[in-house]
Formats: sequence, structure tokens, C-alpha cells
Amino acid sequence: MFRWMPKTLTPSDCGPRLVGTWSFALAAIESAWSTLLGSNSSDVDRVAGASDSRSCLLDAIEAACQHADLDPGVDSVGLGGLPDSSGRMSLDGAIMESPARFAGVAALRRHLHPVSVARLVMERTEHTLLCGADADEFADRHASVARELLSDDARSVYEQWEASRREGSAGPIDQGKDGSLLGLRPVDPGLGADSAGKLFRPNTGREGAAPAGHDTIGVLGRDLAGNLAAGCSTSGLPFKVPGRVGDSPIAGHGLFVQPEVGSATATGTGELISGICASFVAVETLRRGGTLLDAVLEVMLRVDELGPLRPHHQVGVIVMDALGNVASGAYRPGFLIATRDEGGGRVSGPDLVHRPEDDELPESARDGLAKNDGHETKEAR
Ligand code: SD4
Repeated sequence: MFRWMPKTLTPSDCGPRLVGTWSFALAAIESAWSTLLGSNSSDVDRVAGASDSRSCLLDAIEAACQHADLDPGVDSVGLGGLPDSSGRMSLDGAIMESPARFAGVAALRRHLHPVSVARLVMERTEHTLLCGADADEFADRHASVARELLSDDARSVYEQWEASRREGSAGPIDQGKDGSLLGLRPVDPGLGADSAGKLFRPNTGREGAAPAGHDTIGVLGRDLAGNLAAGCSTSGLPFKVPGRVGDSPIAGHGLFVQPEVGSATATGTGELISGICASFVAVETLRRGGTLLDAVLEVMLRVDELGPLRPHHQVGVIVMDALGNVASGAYRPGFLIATRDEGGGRVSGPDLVHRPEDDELPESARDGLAKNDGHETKEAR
């Protein structure tokens, strides 16, 4: 069963555009908008070459992800993120322009901006993926500033979780085979809710609002010259087994870009997204002549093939074509996307919710979703 939302997608040139996963991405892409426009300056003195424009597009993607990294109110990315089961933070991220030009970093423990470190890897090495302590040391060598990543708030959530685990009363939380906490699925309370930015820690203590889950910011960008790029940054699965890496730093999994075809970014349960190479599948569907909605649906059908999902599972995907048209979808309710283009900034529900009947949302999320879903828009400024 799936349900199409009533939205017409007529291919047309959409101009410059940034889109991001979850409502908290709106502030991030707003902050990067002027950087993107800088890449489209008509200043005759400006080098008109595509490479200059591309570099500004990458600046915008990087700026948006950095903004989310720095926001302590976002509990799934950067400084607001939750640690692994040892109480230590580890961050993953990637940046991509094309199958020939991308890089990711996994399990950074000392550097706050995985997309920035990934960009260094992309621009200063011939490699495409660095991980762990060596990735942090690479960042040190390239003058990236190290810092403490675990916030006081996240430490306190971790201590509560650790105490519950010791008492065997971890609450309405799904326990992994190895004792790790798998968490409830991420639900976006929307910008209108008191708990805005908190996919996993809504402010109420109600069942379904347990401090567990995982998600990410994925950003797709297009400049006026038609260049595409993508980036994503995440603290991954809270209380994950140390060393666990999700989809976000891997090309084809958390993000994919095929110039002149399209781009995609995925969010949700990294293990599911990686298993089906979700972002690659989406863009490849476009490449083979499918529509944007075909691309979204193809991802959801592949998720179906993974077999029965667990309650905490979610997959969200955003797909952009070469003209900047966008479609998005989620396996279950609870996903929102943010858009910034010449028409302003807004948050909207996905075009497709594949399993709308899986609607056991935390009470705390219902109000915000009602305000933001159905393609109502919220101007950022
Ligand atoms: C992960 N998928 O580590 C990531 C987190 C996130 O999309 O939601 N990213 O599983």
C-alpha cells in the first residue's frame, strides 16, 4: 500500500535551490542561501567558468551542514548529537559532486564538521573515504580545529540512558542483539512544535518520546549554472555500538550525484539505506528514464524487499533532477523536508508516504506535523 500526495511535478527549470532533510534543515539552508547566490553572480569580472560556480555550490552545501552541526537544538547532528554506547561522540559525513568527485569521513571523534573534513579529503587527496582516528589526524594536519563534541545536554541524556540500562528499565526502546539501543524511529515535530529540531528527544516524557533514534541532515543543491552537489552530516545512531558507521559517509548510500541527471539524499535507518544503496537507486531510476516519483517509489519498494521492518525503522529520501525539480518520500509518517529557492524558504511533507498506516507517532509530534504537512509552507524570514 502506498499513497500519492496530490502534487503535480512538471519538469521545468527551478533555478538555484537548496533542499534538506527534516524541518531543522530550513535554518541551515537559509544560512547557506547567500553563498549559493554568490555562485551565480552576474558580475562581469567574475570568472564565468563552471568550476568557479561549482566551488561556490560546494561552499553552500558545506555551510548548510556546518550550520546544523553547530545547532545544539538539533539532536541528531554535530554538537546536539547523542553519543555511542561508550558515551563518546562519533560523526560521519560526505560531500559529492559526481561519481568521480566525492569523499566521506566516518567516526570522527574530535572534529565537528564531517562535511568540511570530507571536502578536504576530496580536494587534497586521491582518496574517497577516511575513518576513525586517522581521519581526525588527517583533519589536524589540514588545520581543522579539534574540539569536544559531547555537549552537556547529550552527556546528561547519555547518563540517564546508561542508568536505565544498568537498571534494566530502558523504557519503550528496542534493544539490539548485542544490548545496544536501537531506538525509536525519528519523527519530526516540525518547526511549529515546542520540540522543534528534536527528532528523538521531544520535550514530553510520553511513551514514544524516548531519547533514542538517529538521523541526519542531507542537503541537495543546484546553482543557476545547473551544477548539482550534495552533502550530509550525522552523529548516527544514538548509543550505537562504538565503531558503527551508517550510510551517510558513503556515496550511493546517504547521497549520490550524477551530473545532468540528478541527485538524492537518504535519511533514516542507515543499515536499511546502505543495504539497498538508496541514493544510487533513486538517481539511477532517473537516469533510466523514470520520473522523480518513480525514483522515490523505487527506493520504497526496495525497502519493502528487506522484509518486515522493526518499529524504529524509517527511510526518507529526497530526489532532485537536473532542472532542480524535487520529489521526496518516506517509508512511514514523520518525515519533513525543507526547501529554499527564489520563492523563499518552507517546510513541507513528503510527496509520498509509503506506509501511511504506520502512524504511531509520539503525541508530542502530532501538533507540529499537522502544522507542517500537506505542503503548507512556513517562510523562514
Ligand atoms: C545513520 N542514516 O547513521 C544515518 C543517520 C541518518 O540518514 O539518519 N542518516 O544511520
